[in-house]
Amino acid sequence: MTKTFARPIFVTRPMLPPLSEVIAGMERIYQSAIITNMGPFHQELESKLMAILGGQELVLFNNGTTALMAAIDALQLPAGSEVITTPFSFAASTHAITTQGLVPVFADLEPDHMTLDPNAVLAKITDKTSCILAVHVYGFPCDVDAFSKIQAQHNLKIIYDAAHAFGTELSGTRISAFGDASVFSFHATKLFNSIEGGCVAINTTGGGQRLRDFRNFGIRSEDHVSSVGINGKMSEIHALFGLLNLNQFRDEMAKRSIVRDIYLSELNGWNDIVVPRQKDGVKSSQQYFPIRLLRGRDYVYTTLKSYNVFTRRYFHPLISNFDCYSNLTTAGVLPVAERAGREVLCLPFYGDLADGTAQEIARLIKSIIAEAPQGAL
Ligand code: T4K
Repeated sequence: MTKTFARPIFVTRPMLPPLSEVIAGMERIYQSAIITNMGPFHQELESKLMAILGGQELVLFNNGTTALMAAIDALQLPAGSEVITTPFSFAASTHAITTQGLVPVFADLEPDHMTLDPNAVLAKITDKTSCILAVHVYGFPCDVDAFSKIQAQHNLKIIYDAAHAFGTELSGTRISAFGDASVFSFHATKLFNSIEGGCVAINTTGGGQRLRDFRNFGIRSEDHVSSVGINGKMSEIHALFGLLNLNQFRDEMAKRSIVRDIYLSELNGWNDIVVPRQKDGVKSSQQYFPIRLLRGRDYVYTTLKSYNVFTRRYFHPLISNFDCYSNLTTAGVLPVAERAGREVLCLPFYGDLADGTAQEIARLIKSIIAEAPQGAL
């Protein structure tokens, strides 16, 4: 059996810029004393991200959750209307709907990629529905063509939560080209991070102005406050980290692609393990490496901890089972999502694991399954 890893191995390890570059950037911040409120680093990061991610306009935020709330605000959906969404995501996807005064309605998933199932969404549309909030979970793109058709037929808005989809392309088209708005997260656990951060790439006319208003309390000038807003501004220090990490995220993606290949060659087709694969023509964001364990997921998850390997059960529990949503009459029956929540395990996934560690982890998982006591799986 594999020996215990000397140091804990977590599901991710944040990309950090070279300290010397951080110090040089901090010296500039100290000289100017501009430390927040859309300063020069903020502006530079926003325009560089627009060049990478696209959208008709792109607006930077202090985190992905604020960016989601701002995207919902920008589409000016009727108060109290229903937003059809996935139960299989991080809490923020649904909390953003609720905190904006709208009602989440959960629909079930496609079995292969665990994204929202367009047919399940169709079945949940009522005259109260105003929007679909779909998540490109793990960077697997939603069925954007089907959702475009539904949008046209039912006159709905579409927001894509693209927190896991930085750099994802579909047949050469950037993921932000689809829907009314796409929301990205730059949290420490994301491939590209600014420690905390996020943005909205928006495709509706006037949407950018509404996002900028929301980000800064609705303040347009010293004499003019246009609308209700909050503080969604990214600080100069966070923007500096983002700018420096832009210099190295492509290298990290390339290293993660090697780790992916190692895991695939070790695990694909092995007993009780299913590795979800990208559809043809998708350029991956290399954000997560989820596997599905058809039996004994929690046994494997717990046993790995005793070897100092800390995988994550993203996304268990389902959002529809949270205390604050489980009593919604719209929570419904979600068998595909329930099964995904029982089976998925996100493996440690970052570039440094290409040094042989990924192979050791994959072999450890296989041996844990092979040597499990009877009844444990
Ligand atoms: N939509 C979706 C689909 C999302 O997944 C998220 C965030 C959002 C929206 C909202 O975006 P933000 O508002 O967060 O920008 C993490 C993240 O906090 C969260 O950003 C992320 N999704 C979610 C999937 O994962 P936890 O509770 O798993 O984080 P934590 O602290 O347990 O970190 C995981 C592991 O990463 C740790 O065991 C160790 C390692 N780590 C973590 C941090 C923070 C480090 O090595 N260094 C660090 O600084 O939520």
